[in-house]
Amino acid sequence: MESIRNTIDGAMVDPIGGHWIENVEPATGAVCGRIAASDELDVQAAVDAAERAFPDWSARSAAERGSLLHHLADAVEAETESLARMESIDNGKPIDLARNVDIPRAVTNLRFFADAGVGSRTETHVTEGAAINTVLREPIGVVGLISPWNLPLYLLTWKIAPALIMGNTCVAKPSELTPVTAARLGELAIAVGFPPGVLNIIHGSGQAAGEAIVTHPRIRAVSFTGGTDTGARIATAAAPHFKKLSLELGGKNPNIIFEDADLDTALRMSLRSSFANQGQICLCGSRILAHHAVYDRVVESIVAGAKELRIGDPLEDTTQQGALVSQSHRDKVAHCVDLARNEGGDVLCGGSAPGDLPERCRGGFFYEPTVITGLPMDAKTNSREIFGPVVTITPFASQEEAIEMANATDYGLSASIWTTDADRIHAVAAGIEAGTVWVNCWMLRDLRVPFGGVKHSGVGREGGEDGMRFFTEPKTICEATST
Ligand code: TXE
Repeated sequence: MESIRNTIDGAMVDPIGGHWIENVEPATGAVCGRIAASDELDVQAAVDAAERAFPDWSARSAAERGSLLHHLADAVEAETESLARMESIDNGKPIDLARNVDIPRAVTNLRFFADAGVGSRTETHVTEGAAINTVLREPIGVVGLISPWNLPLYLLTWKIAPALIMGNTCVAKPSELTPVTAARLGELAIAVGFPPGVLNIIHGSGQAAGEAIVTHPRIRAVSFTGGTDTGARIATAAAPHFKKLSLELGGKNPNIIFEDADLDTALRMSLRSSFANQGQICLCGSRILAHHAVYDRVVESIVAGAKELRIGDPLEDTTQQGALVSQSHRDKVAHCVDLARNEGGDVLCGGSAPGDLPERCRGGFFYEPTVITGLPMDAKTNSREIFGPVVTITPFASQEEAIEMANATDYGLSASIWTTDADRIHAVAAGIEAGTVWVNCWMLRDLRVPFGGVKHSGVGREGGEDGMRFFTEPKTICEATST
């Protein structure tokens, strides 16, 4: 049975307390390995190692740090196929998605920040006749990075790369549901020559390992991606320590289709944005809002498309819908659909576990792509994050109503609008409360732009300059020019 060990101080080590958690394969429901159940002792060892590594690492040039990140990217890229297989087994996602999105994006994250971090971020301001102010951006020290299960290696590298390029050392914790590619990343970091202690990866539960990171007095900043409730707990636990926090949380993103949209494209992309990764992406467009002139066609097309998606063994190349990440998450999704029925929603397709799965997958955590109509915006189904293969479709009558409906949740991560009217694009984009508004596209990502949400979708921005700046502290040196 495979054991997922911690990476601490340049070595792969067992948890100090000797405890392990079972790792379950979502597509089969069978135990496929064991994961280090780390606690504050392991976190302490990682912090000690990271502190020892910090002076040398932060003193190196960004180009030197970037070169190691490039070596790590090369090593990940060389193992794309086996890492994609690990991700698919660990998460339940179709291997095709892991091969074409998750692992390539992890490589791109490492390369992007390896290059973007090189070059000075120093600002100078002259106070006329009095002083020259130089603003240095110094690394923070030891930083904590906590990532979720939906895009495991993709989101872990999205945090590790900016933290390291800016000169910090890390204690990272992937989700206990999907730790396998993170453990391999730790081995690869050792193999390509990262100095011991620069990148420490701790496995284990949020309560034991995660909270030990969040509350550790010498971890000065925490970057977290995960659920909104967990984000609130982390913010509360971190507050007495005055830690710097970046929180990338959930979404309930509107996908607004106007009557003048290029409907073929809008419908094709809306199907993708509803069900990609079984709907387990914070950017999924889980609420389709359709102008009443096109509503019937939108419903017909999304229902037909959902029924055609091939559900099956995630390790098959042709599978489009794999398993949900865990039994409890599948139960949560099923509960949300039951709630939608109780709220008066019409479940037009899906709404249960699929019947005809391959033999190997009979014990897996699958759920059919589900389309629900007939619910107002203030229904729980339309306002709470489900994070599964469930989309609602709701008609609107006017641009103003569409904006009002789009904003009728506590979340504000992203939105998509589909229209060919240039005036409308700007008016609607301006009215929507979200960190990103896509116009005639979805999940088109340029890593230079700030990424994150407003309202309950988060605090701060990742990506580009914003992402790197989070991992620094500005220091102003004010030098008098006349006395
Ligand atoms: O994630 P958690 P869960 C949403 C989605 C999902 C819900 C819960 O709605 O149904 O969150 O998912 C660590 N201190 N998203 O419970 O708990 C945990 O170990 C420190 C949205 O699986 O947020 C893991 O590494 N750390 C989302 C990470 O936090 C803690 C992606 C995320 O776990 C902790 C995933 C604690 N007290 C779920 N508790 C997105 N925005 O993409 C947990 N963790």
